[in-house]
Amino acid sequence: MDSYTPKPEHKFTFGLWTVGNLGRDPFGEPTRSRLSPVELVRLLAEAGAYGVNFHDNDLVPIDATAAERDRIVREFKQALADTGLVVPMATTNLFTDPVFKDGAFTSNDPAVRAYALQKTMNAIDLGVELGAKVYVFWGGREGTETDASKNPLDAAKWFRDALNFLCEYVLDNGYDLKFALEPKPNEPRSDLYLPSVGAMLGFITTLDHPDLVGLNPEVAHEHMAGLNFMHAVAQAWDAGKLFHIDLNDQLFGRYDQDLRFGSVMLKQAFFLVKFLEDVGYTGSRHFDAHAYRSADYEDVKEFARGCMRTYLILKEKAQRFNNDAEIQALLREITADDGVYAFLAQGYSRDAAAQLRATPFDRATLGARRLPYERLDQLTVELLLGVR
Ligand code: DIG
Ligand code: MN
Ligand code: MN
Repeated sequence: MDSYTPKPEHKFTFGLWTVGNLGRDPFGEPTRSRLSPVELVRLLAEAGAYGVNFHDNDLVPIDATAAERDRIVREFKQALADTGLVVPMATTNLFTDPVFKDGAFTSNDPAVRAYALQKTMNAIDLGVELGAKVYVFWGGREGTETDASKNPLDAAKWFRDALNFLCEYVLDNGYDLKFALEPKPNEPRSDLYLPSVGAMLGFITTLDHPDLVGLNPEVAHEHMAGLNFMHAVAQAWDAGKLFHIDLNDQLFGRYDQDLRFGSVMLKQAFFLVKFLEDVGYTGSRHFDAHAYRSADYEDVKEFARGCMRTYLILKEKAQRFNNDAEIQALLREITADDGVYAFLAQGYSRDAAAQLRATPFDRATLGARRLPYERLDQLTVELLLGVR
């Protein structure tokens, strides 16, 4: 035990599909044997996780009978009781079965769209039964290879209709549940609709119950698009829409790597953790990641521990940043405000506009102002490298 040992208060969660990843990839067969949901719960408990999440079919196979479903759920509940793990989030697998080959909610086939709705209603019931308060929608098949196949306006309408229907389902059943949409730019479709946090935020405003719908941003997915993930998270937070978050790591411009948190873009991970801790984010820290294909289950456990330890180490680095006298002095210098322009703080008025119009500005002096960002960033790097 050290100060980087995970505790329930840290709210670290993993999906069954993460530590249960079998090591299959597009070019290779599984390298790990399948563990049951109960075995995965025990593995996560040993690693120190707070909670476990699942897609409906991670827990209950798509062709399970009602009796098999009940047995599986009963045994899973017992494992949760034995370990103390909770289920903060659930979601639907609307991407594995071939029926979804052209999408689920945005399939051209109305029968598939209807089946996706039915499957999601049942999956919501399962998630609520196990205690989930957040329900994620990742549209892994909601996209195209050829835009000859679908009008994006039809796709948007069908997706909107599905979410409106499901929001009404949640309200009608009195479920304490909110929806978190998870964007991704591509993969497994050539282009996915609603590819980024920004696109999703715009889409949410078109829904009937926008208050019930927020974001589940994922590091890897914004990185795939070459975007600054912390900026995306800040925009979701600013909109009151950061309902959940998928933590992992990812090199820019590659396929979805879902790497161990903080294992690649360490500086980006630091600024993300600093943001989440500075604003007091209280949601799950969900690691939607998986171990290398080369890992056995002992190394899978190390993967899970690594995700949580790196988060806690970066959390301590963020505290050191906030308490570093030299860094904070530089930030005070950079953000100094003598109050001369406070007359603009209340927004527009004719007086403010008149006073502004009469205000002289010396561009040369303003442009010559000192901004010690090299010093500031070097101090940040040295803090991350452990020499301050
Ligand atoms: C992949 O990034 C997606 C699916 O694993 C799941 O629907 C969602 C849950 O976090 N993330
Ligand atoms: Mn991913
Ligand atoms: Mn994800």
